Amino acid sequence: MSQKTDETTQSMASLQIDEPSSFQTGDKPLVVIVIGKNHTRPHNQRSSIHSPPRMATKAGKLKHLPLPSLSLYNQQPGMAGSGKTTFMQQLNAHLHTNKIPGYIVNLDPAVLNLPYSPNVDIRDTVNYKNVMSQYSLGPNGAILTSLNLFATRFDQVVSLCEKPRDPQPKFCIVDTPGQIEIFTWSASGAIVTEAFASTMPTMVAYIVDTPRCANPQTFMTNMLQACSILYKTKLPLLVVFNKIDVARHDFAIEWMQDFESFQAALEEEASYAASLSRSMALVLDEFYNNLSTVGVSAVTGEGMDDFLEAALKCGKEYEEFYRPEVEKKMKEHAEMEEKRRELEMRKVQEAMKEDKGEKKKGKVVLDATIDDED
Ligand SMILES: Nc1nc2c(ncn2[C@@H]2O[C@H](COP(=O)(O)OP(=O)(O)OP(=O)(O)O)[C@@H](O)[C@H]2O)c(=O)[nH]1
Ligand SMILES: [Mg+2]
Repeated sequence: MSQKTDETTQSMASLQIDEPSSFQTGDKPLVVIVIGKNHTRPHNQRSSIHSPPRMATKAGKLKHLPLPSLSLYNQQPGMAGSGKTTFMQQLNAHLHTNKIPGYIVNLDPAVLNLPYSPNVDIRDTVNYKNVMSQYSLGPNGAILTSLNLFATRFDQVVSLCEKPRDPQPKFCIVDTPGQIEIFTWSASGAIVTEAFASTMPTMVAYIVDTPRCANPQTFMTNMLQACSILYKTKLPLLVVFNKIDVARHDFAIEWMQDFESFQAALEEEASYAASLSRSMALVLDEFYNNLSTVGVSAVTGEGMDDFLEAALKCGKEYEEFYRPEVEKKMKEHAEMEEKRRELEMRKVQEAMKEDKGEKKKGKVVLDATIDDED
Protein backbone atom coordinates (compact mmCIF):
# COMPACT_ATOMS: atom_id res chain seq x y z
CA MET A 1 0.00 0.00 0.00
CA SER A 2 2.72 2.41 1.00
CA GLN A 3 4.59 1.45 -2.21
CA LYS A 4 1.41 2.32 -4.17
CA THR A 5 1.23 5.71 -2.43
CA ASP A 6 4.85 6.34 -3.34
CA GLU A 7 4.17 5.53 -6.98
CA THR A 8 1.18 7.87 -7.07
CA THR A 9 3.17 10.63 -5.43
CA GLN A 10 5.90 10.13 -7.99
CA SER A 11 3.51 10.17 -10.94
CA MET A 12 1.88 13.30 -9.55
CA ALA A 13 5.26 14.91 -9.17
CA SER A 14 6.04 14.12 -12.78
CA LEU A 15 2.77 15.79 -13.78
CA GLN A 16 3.56 18.85 -11.72
CA ILE A 17 3.76 21.89 -13.95
CA ASP A 18 5.39 25.02 -12.66
CA GLU A 19 3.00 27.83 -12.00
CA PRO A 20 3.84 30.86 -14.16
CA SER A 21 6.03 33.15 -12.06
CA SER A 22 4.12 36.13 -10.69
CA PHE A 23 4.27 38.97 -13.17
CA GLN A 24 5.65 41.89 -11.22
CA THR A 25 7.37 44.38 -13.50
CA GLY A 26 7.70 47.03 -10.76
CA ASP A 27 11.48 47.14 -10.31
CA LYS A 28 12.46 45.40 -13.49
CA PRO A 29 14.41 47.32 -16.14
CA LEU A 30 12.65 48.61 -19.23
CA VAL A 31 13.86 46.49 -22.15
CA VAL A 32 14.61 48.59 -25.24
CA ILE A 33 15.01 46.40 -28.33
CA VAL A 34 16.95 48.47 -30.86
CA ILE A 35 16.19 47.60 -34.47
CA GLY A 36 16.59 49.43 -37.75
CA LYS A 37 16.62 49.05 -41.49
CA ASN A 38 19.85 49.14 -43.47
CA HIS A 39 19.85 50.81 -46.86
CA THR A 40 21.82 50.04 -49.96
CA ARG A 41 23.85 53.05 -50.88
CA PRO A 42 22.96 54.53 -54.23
CA HIS A 43 25.84 54.38 -56.71
CA ASN A 44 24.97 55.45 -60.24
CA GLN A 45 21.39 56.33 -59.39
CA ARG A 46 20.42 59.80 -58.38
CA SER A 47 20.67 59.69 -54.62
CA SER A 48 17.77 60.86 -52.55
CA ILE A 49 20.10 62.80 -50.33
CA HIS A 50 21.75 64.70 -53.15
CA SER A 51 18.73 66.90 -53.32
CA PRO A 52 17.44 68.41 -50.12
CA PRO A 53 13.99 67.23 -48.99
CA ARG A 54 11.11 69.43 -50.00
CA MET A 55 7.94 70.19 -48.19
CA ALA A 56 4.88 72.19 -49.02
CA THR A 57 4.42 75.50 -47.34
CA LYS A 58 0.95 76.51 -46.22
CA ALA A 59 0.55 78.40 -49.48
CA GLY A 60 1.16 75.15 -51.35
CA LYS A 61 4.55 76.15 -52.78
CA LEU A 62 7.49 73.88 -52.29
CA LYS A 63 10.30 74.98 -50.12
CA HIS A 64 13.65 73.23 -49.82
CA LEU A 65 14.77 72.33 -46.35
CA PRO A 66 18.35 73.23 -45.55
CA LEU A 67 20.54 70.18 -45.54
CA PRO A 68 24.16 70.14 -44.35
CA SER A 69 26.89 68.87 -46.65
CA LEU A 70 26.32 65.22 -47.42
CA SER A 71 29.23 64.59 -49.75
CA LEU A 72 31.34 62.55 -47.30
CA TYR A 73 28.31 60.75 -45.94
CA ASN A 74 27.39 59.72 -49.45
CA GLN A 75 30.75 58.34 -50.50
CA GLN A 76 30.80 55.28 -48.24
CA PRO A 77 30.28 52.03 -50.19
CA GLY A 78 28.06 49.02 -49.36
CA MET A 79 25.16 48.82 -46.93
CA ALA A 80 24.49 51.78 -44.71
CA GLY A 81 23.54 50.97 -41.13
CA SER A 82 20.85 53.17 -39.63
CA GLY A 83 23.10 53.62 -36.60
CA LYS A 84 21.82 51.03 -34.08
CA THR A 85 25.24 50.21 -32.63
CA THR A 86 26.34 53.84 -32.49
CA PHE A 87 23.02 54.67 -30.84
CA MET A 88 23.59 51.89 -28.26
CA GLN A 89 27.03 53.34 -27.53
CA GLN A 90 25.64 56.86 -27.13
CA LEU A 91 22.74 55.69 -24.97
CA ASN A 92 25.10 53.69 -22.78
CA ALA A 93 27.37 56.73 -22.37
CA HIS A 94 24.35 58.94 -21.65
CA LEU A 95 23.10 56.55 -18.96
CA HIS A 96 26.56 56.49 -17.36
CA THR A 97 26.86 60.28 -17.39
CA ASN A 98 23.47 60.64 -15.75
CA LYS A 99 24.18 57.82 -13.29
CA ILE A 100 21.26 55.77 -14.57
CA PRO A 101 22.16 52.08 -14.24
CA GLY A 102 21.79 50.10 -17.46
CA TYR A 103 22.27 46.55 -18.71
CA ILE A 104 23.43 45.83 -22.25
CA VAL A 105 22.77 42.85 -24.50
CA ASN A 106 24.33 42.33 -27.93
CA LEU A 107 22.45 39.98 -30.26
CA ASP A 108 24.53 40.69 -33.38
CA PRO A 109 26.79 37.65 -33.86
CA ALA A 110 28.56 39.12 -36.89
CA VAL A 111 29.78 42.42 -35.48
CA LEU A 112 33.58 42.62 -35.31
CA ASN A 113 34.14 45.48 -32.91
CA LEU A 114 31.64 46.88 -30.48
CA PRO A 115 32.09 50.44 -29.26
CA TYR A 116 30.53 49.46 -25.89
CA SER A 117 30.98 46.58 -23.44
CA PRO A 118 27.88 44.41 -23.34
CA ASN A 119 26.87 42.51 -20.20
CA VAL A 120 25.58 39.67 -22.37
CA ASP A 121 27.13 39.06 -25.79
CA ILE A 122 25.86 36.45 -28.27
CA ARG A 123 29.45 36.18 -29.56
CA ASP A 124 30.53 34.62 -26.24
CA THR A 125 28.16 31.72 -26.89
CA VAL A 126 27.99 31.33 -30.67
CA ASN A 127 30.90 31.60 -33.08
CA TYR A 128 29.43 33.13 -36.23
CA LYS A 129 32.40 32.14 -38.46
CA ASN A 130 32.22 28.51 -37.29
CA VAL A 131 28.47 28.43 -37.91
CA MET A 132 29.08 29.73 -41.42
CA SER A 133 31.67 27.05 -42.28
CA GLN A 134 30.07 24.14 -40.37
CA TYR A 135 26.66 24.61 -41.95
CA SER A 136 28.00 25.94 -45.30
CA LEU A 137 25.97 29.11 -44.99
CA GLY A 138 26.22 32.61 -46.37
CA PRO A 139 26.43 35.65 -44.06
CA ASN A 140 22.67 36.09 -43.55
CA GLY A 141 22.02 32.37 -43.08
CA ALA A 142 24.82 32.21 -40.53
CA ILE A 143 23.41 35.20 -38.59
CA LEU A 144 19.97 33.58 -38.55
CA THR A 145 21.35 30.18 -37.48
CA SER A 146 23.49 31.79 -34.76
CA LEU A 147 20.41 33.62 -33.48
CA ASN A 148 18.39 30.36 -33.58
CA LEU A 149 21.08 28.57 -31.56
CA PHE A 150 21.17 31.40 -29.04
CA ALA A 151 17.36 31.53 -28.79
CA THR A 152 17.36 27.97 -27.40
CA ARG A 153 19.07 29.33 -24.28
CA PHE A 154 17.32 32.65 -24.13
CA ASP A 155 15.50 31.91 -20.87
CA GLN A 156 18.94 32.10 -19.22
CA VAL A 157 19.58 35.49 -20.79
CA VAL A 158 16.22 36.81 -19.56
CA SER A 159 16.98 35.49 -16.06
CA LEU A 160 20.26 37.43 -16.11
CA CYS A 161 18.54 40.61 -17.30
CA GLU A 162 15.77 40.52 -14.70
CA LYS A 163 18.02 39.46 -11.80
CA PRO A 164 17.88 42.05 -9.00
CA ARG A 165 21.11 44.01 -8.75
CA ASP A 166 22.54 46.83 -6.73
CA PRO A 167 22.10 49.37 -8.23
CA GLN A 168 19.09 48.01 -10.09
CA PRO A 169 19.31 48.71 -13.88
CA LYS A 170 16.59 51.05 -15.14
CA PHE A 171 17.09 50.13 -18.79
CA CYS A 172 18.12 46.95 -20.54
CA ILE A 173 19.17 47.86 -24.08
CA VAL A 174 19.40 45.22 -26.78
CA ASP A 175 21.38 45.56 -30.04
CA THR A 176 20.17 43.44 -32.96
CA PRO A 177 21.70 42.18 -36.26
CA GLY A 178 21.89 44.49 -39.26
CA GLN A 179 19.34 42.77 -41.49
CA ILE A 180 16.05 43.77 -39.90
CA GLU A 181 14.12 40.81 -41.38
CA ILE A 182 16.45 38.35 -39.64
CA PHE A 183 15.25 39.66 -36.33
CA THR A 184 11.69 40.80 -36.87
CA TRP A 185 10.46 37.98 -39.13
CA SER A 186 12.33 34.97 -37.76
CA ALA A 187 11.16 32.43 -35.20
CA SER A 188 14.15 33.23 -32.99
CA GLY A 189 13.40 36.97 -33.18
CA ALA A 190 9.85 36.23 -32.00
CA ILE A 191 11.14 33.96 -29.20
CA VAL A 192 13.55 36.66 -28.01
CA THR A 193 10.92 39.43 -28.14
CA GLU A 194 8.27 37.35 -26.40
CA ALA A 195 10.71 36.09 -23.77
CA PHE A 196 11.49 39.69 -22.84
CA ALA A 197 7.95 41.00 -23.15
CA SER A 198 6.42 38.27 -20.98
CA THR A 199 8.85 38.96 -18.14
CA MET A 200 9.79 42.63 -18.26
CA PRO A 201 8.33 45.87 -19.60
CA THR A 202 9.52 45.93 -23.21
CA MET A 203 9.48 48.38 -26.12
CA VAL A 204 10.94 48.60 -29.59
CA ALA A 205 13.13 51.52 -30.70
CA TYR A 206 13.08 51.65 -34.49
CA ILE A 207 16.18 53.53 -35.66
CA VAL A 208 15.66 55.41 -38.92
CA ASP A 209 18.46 56.81 -41.09
CA THR A 210 16.98 60.30 -41.42
CA PRO A 211 19.14 61.60 -44.31
CA ARG A 212 18.13 58.60 -46.44
CA CYS A 213 14.48 59.19 -45.62
CA ALA A 214 14.63 62.49 -47.45
CA ASN A 215 13.53 60.46 -50.45
CA PRO A 216 9.74 60.16 -49.98
CA GLN A 217 9.70 56.57 -51.21
CA THR A 218 12.48 55.51 -48.82
CA PHE A 219 10.54 57.31 -46.10
CA MET A 220 7.43 55.32 -47.01
CA THR A 221 9.40 52.03 -46.98
CA ASN A 222 10.59 52.85 -43.48
CA MET A 223 7.14 53.76 -42.24
CA LEU A 224 5.64 50.55 -43.66
CA GLN A 225 8.39 48.60 -41.95
CA ALA A 226 7.67 50.39 -38.67
CA CYS A 227 3.97 49.65 -39.09
CA SER A 228 4.63 45.94 -39.72
CA ILE A 229 6.89 45.76 -36.63
CA LEU A 230 4.14 47.30 -34.54
CA TYR A 231 1.64 44.70 -35.73
CA LYS A 232 4.12 41.82 -35.44
CA THR A 233 5.37 42.57 -31.93
CA LYS A 234 2.30 44.43 -30.61
CA LEU A 235 4.76 46.28 -28.37
CA PRO A 236 5.06 50.03 -27.81
CA LEU A 237 7.07 51.41 -30.72
CA LEU A 238 9.24 54.51 -30.74
CA VAL A 239 10.50 55.77 -34.10
CA VAL A 240 13.96 57.26 -33.56
CA PHE A 241 15.01 59.56 -36.39
CA ASN A 242 18.79 59.23 -36.17
CA LYS A 243 21.64 61.23 -37.73
CA ILE A 244 19.91 64.57 -37.24
CA ASP A 245 23.39 66.12 -37.19
CA VAL A 246 23.42 65.37 -40.95
CA ALA A 247 19.77 66.14 -41.76
CA ARG A 248 17.10 67.42 -39.37
CA HIS A 249 13.99 65.28 -39.13
CA ASP A 250 11.53 68.20 -39.41
CA PHE A 251 10.58 67.17 -42.95
CA ALA A 252 9.60 63.68 -41.72
CA ILE A 253 7.41 65.10 -38.96
CA GLU A 254 5.84 67.45 -41.51
CA TRP A 255 5.15 64.54 -43.89
CA MET A 256 3.51 62.59 -41.08
CA GLN A 257 1.39 65.47 -39.88
CA ASP A 258 0.44 66.94 -43.22
CA PHE A 259 -0.60 64.57 -45.97
CA GLU A 260 -0.47 67.35 -48.59
CA SER A 261 3.19 68.05 -47.96
CA PHE A 262 4.02 64.38 -48.56
CA GLN A 263 1.97 64.45 -51.77
CA ALA A 264 3.86 67.55 -52.83
CA ALA A 265 7.20 65.82 -52.23
CA LEU A 266 6.06 62.96 -54.44
CA GLU A 267 4.78 65.36 -57.12
CA GLU A 268 7.62 64.91 -59.58
CA GLU A 269 7.59 61.13 -59.38
CA ALA A 270 5.23 59.36 -61.77
CA SER A 271 6.33 55.78 -61.17
CA TYR A 272 4.07 52.99 -59.95
CA ALA A 273 5.92 53.02 -56.62
CA ALA A 274 5.24 56.74 -56.23
CA SER A 275 1.53 56.36 -56.82
CA LEU A 276 1.50 53.43 -54.39
CA SER A 277 3.27 55.63 -51.83
CA ARG A 278 0.56 58.25 -52.36
CA SER A 279 -2.19 55.73 -51.54
CA MET A 280 -0.25 54.26 -48.64
CA ALA A 281 0.17 57.71 -47.08
CA LEU A 282 -3.62 57.90 -46.76
CA VAL A 283 -3.76 54.48 -45.15
CA LEU A 284 -0.96 55.29 -42.73
CA ASP A 285 -2.61 58.46 -41.48
CA GLU A 286 -4.15 56.72 -38.47
CA PHE A 287 -0.87 54.94 -37.75
CA TYR A 288 1.01 58.26 -37.76
CA ASN A 289 -1.50 59.79 -35.33
CA ASN A 290 -0.59 57.30 -32.63
CA LEU A 291 3.10 57.04 -33.41
CA SER A 292 5.74 58.29 -30.98
CA THR A 293 8.79 59.83 -32.63
CA VAL A 294 11.99 61.45 -31.48
CA GLY A 295 15.00 62.94 -33.28
CA VAL A 296 18.54 62.05 -32.14
CA SER A 297 22.13 62.06 -33.24
CA ALA A 298 23.94 58.95 -32.11
CA VAL A 299 27.22 60.74 -32.87
CA THR A 300 26.74 64.06 -31.07
CA GLY A 301 24.32 62.81 -28.40
CA GLU A 302 21.67 65.38 -29.29
CA GLY A 303 18.14 64.30 -28.33
CA MET A 304 19.14 61.54 -25.90
CA ASP A 305 17.13 63.09 -23.04
CA ASP A 306 14.10 63.27 -25.34
CA PHE A 307 14.66 59.63 -26.17
CA LEU A 308 14.71 58.59 -22.48
CA GLU A 309 11.55 60.60 -21.81
CA ALA A 310 9.75 59.02 -24.77
CA ALA A 311 11.03 55.55 -23.78
CA LEU A 312 9.58 55.92 -20.28
CA LYS A 313 6.23 56.86 -21.84
CA CYS A 314 6.46 53.63 -23.88
CA GLY A 315 7.13 51.78 -20.61
CA LYS A 316 3.89 53.23 -19.20
CA GLU A 317 2.06 52.25 -22.40
CA TYR A 318 3.36 48.71 -21.90
CA GLU A 319 2.01 48.63 -18.32
CA GLU A 320 -1.33 49.99 -19.48
CA PHE A 321 -2.01 47.91 -22.60
CA TYR A 322 0.49 45.12 -23.08
CA ARG A 323 0.81 43.86 -19.51
CA PRO A 324 -2.93 43.18 -19.06
CA GLU A 325 -2.77 41.19 -22.31
CA VAL A 326 0.18 39.15 -21.05
CA GLU A 327 -1.58 38.54 -17.72
CA LYS A 328 -4.72 37.44 -19.57
CA LYS A 329 -2.68 35.01 -21.67
CA MET A 330 -0.91 33.70 -18.55
CA LYS A 331 -4.25 33.17 -16.78
CA GLU A 332 -5.62 31.30 -19.80
CA HIS A 333 -2.45 29.23 -19.88
CA ALA A 334 -2.73 28.44 -16.14
CA GLU A 335 -6.39 27.43 -16.54
CA MET A 336 -5.52 25.17 -19.47
CA GLU A 337 -2.72 23.58 -17.49
CA GLU A 338 -5.04 23.05 -14.50
CA LYS A 339 -7.54 21.26 -16.75
CA ARG A 340 -4.76 19.18 -18.27
CA ARG A 341 -3.50 18.25 -14.82
CA GLU A 342 -6.99 17.20 -13.67
CA LEU A 343 -7.37 15.06 -16.78
CA GLU A 344 -4.01 13.40 -16.22
CA MET A 345 -4.90 12.77 -12.54
CA ARG A 346 -8.15 11.11 -13.57
CA LYS A 347 -6.22 8.93 -16.04
CA VAL A 348 -3.78 7.93 -13.31
CA GLN A 349 -6.63 7.09 -10.91
CA GLU A 350 -8.41 5.03 -13.58
CA ALA A 351 -5.19 3.24 -14.43
CA MET A 352 -4.70 2.45 -10.74
CA LYS A 353 -8.25 1.08 -10.48
CA GLU A 354 -7.71 -1.09 -13.56
CA ASP A 355 -4.40 -2.22 -12.14
CA LYS A 356 -6.16 -3.30 -8.94
CA GLY A 357 -8.86 -5.10 -10.95
CA GLU A 358 -6.26 -7.00 -12.98
CA LYS A 359 -4.55 -8.17 -9.79
CA LYS A 360 -7.89 -9.39 -8.34
CA LYS A 361 -8.69 -11.18 -11.59
CA GLY A 362 -5.29 -12.82 -11.44
CA LYS A 363 -5.95 -14.06 -7.92
CA VAL A 364 -9.36 -15.46 -8.95
CA VAL A 365 -7.74 -17.38 -11.78
CA LEU A 366 -5.10 -18.72 -9.38
CA ASP A 367 -7.78 -19.71 -6.84
CA ALA A 368 -9.78 -21.38 -9.63
CA THR A 369 -6.70 -23.42 -10.63
CA ILE A 370 -6.22 -24.51 -7.07
CA ASP A 371 -9.92 -25.38 -6.92
CA ASP A 372 -9.62 -27.43 -10.10
CA GLU A 373 -6.70 -29.37 -8.69
CA ASP A 374 -8.67 -30.12 -5.57
N1 LIG B 1 26.59 61.53 -38.91
C1 LIG B 1 26.13 60.50 -38.22
N2 LIG B 1 26.54 59.28 -38.51
C2 LIG B 1 26.05 58.27 -37.78
C3 LIG B 1 25.10 58.45 -36.73
N3 LIG B 1 24.81 57.24 -36.21
C4 LIG B 1 25.54 56.34 -36.89
N4 LIG B 1 26.29 56.95 -37.84
C5 LIG B 1 27.20 56.31 -38.77
O1 LIG B 1 26.46 55.36 -39.55
C6 LIG B 1 27.26 54.23 -39.84
C7 LIG B 1 26.54 52.98 -39.39
O2 LIG B 1 26.42 53.01 -37.97
P1 LIG B 1 26.24 51.71 -37.11
O3 LIG B 1 26.04 52.15 -35.71
O4 LIG B 1 27.32 50.74 -37.36
O5 LIG B 1 24.89 51.16 -37.72
P2 LIG B 1 24.17 49.79 -37.44
O6 LIG B 1 22.73 50.06 -37.62
O7 LIG B 1 24.59 49.22 -36.13
O8 LIG B 1 24.74 48.92 -38.62
P3 LIG B 1 24.66 47.31 -38.75
O9 LIG B 1 25.05 46.73 -37.43
O10 LIG B 1 25.60 47.01 -39.86
O11 LIG B 1 23.26 47.00 -39.10
C8 LIG B 1 28.59 54.45 -39.13
O12 LIG B 1 29.51 54.95 -40.06
C9 LIG B 1 28.27 55.50 -38.07
O13 LIG B 1 29.35 56.30 -37.73
C10 LIG B 1 24.68 59.78 -36.46
O14 LIG B 1 23.85 60.07 -35.60
N5 LIG B 1 25.22 60.77 -37.24
MG1 LIG C 1 25.30 47.32 -35.56
